[in-house]
Amino acid sequence: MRYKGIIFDLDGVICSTDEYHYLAWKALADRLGIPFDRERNNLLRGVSRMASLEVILEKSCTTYSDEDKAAFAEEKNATYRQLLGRMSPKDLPDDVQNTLKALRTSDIKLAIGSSSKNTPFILERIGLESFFDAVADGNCITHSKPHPEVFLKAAGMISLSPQECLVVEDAHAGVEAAIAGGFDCAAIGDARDDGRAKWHLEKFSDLLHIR
Ligand code: B16
Ligand code: MG
Repeated sequence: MRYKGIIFDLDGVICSTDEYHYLAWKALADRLGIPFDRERNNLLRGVSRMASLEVILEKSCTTYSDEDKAAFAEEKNATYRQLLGRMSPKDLPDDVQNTLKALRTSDIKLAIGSSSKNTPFILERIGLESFFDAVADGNCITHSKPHPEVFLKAAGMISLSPQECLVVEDAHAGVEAAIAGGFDCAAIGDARDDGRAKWHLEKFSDLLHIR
């Protein structure tokens, strides 16, 4: 592999918490009488919590104060964390687990670059809390994807330049962030056909074929 480091997005790449995000936002939207469905939920992939809330409130007839919004985000997060509590190492797909194990036998540095402030909790639930060389997440950034900050932080933590790292992403906002930061990107899942990505992965283990 030509890269000295790989920076993985978390949600949608390492594991899937989409359904939990959807259920938690849906509970809030229903309570507020705002239309929200799975298609709109797709717009929230890789987007920060507050930016996601703004997307949901676009469909509301009411104007809410910043205080209301902070309370809504808190409410959604409480529901979401309760749902995350159901996760276990079984939620780490076999293909991901085997590929990570294989990569760990090389000297490639492995890091997380996620927008989520719940990253430490999710990693703990799926049994990967001490697996990665570095974790950059929503708790250590001021600009969310599509800003490249989280990937630049991750690269800095493993002492590599963007040109030496590959970013793996499932969200268009994340692919944009990687390119903006000067990284090559491998796109998977929802963003797989994103033309800005250098590599297009059908499955996670396709990473092992990148030379
Ligand atoms: P939180 P990623 C992102 O994680 C999710 O894709 C996105 O749906 C979520 O809004 C964002 O994290 C913030 O999450 O509310 O847990 O801080 O894909 O960047 O790993
Ligand atoms: Mg993602």
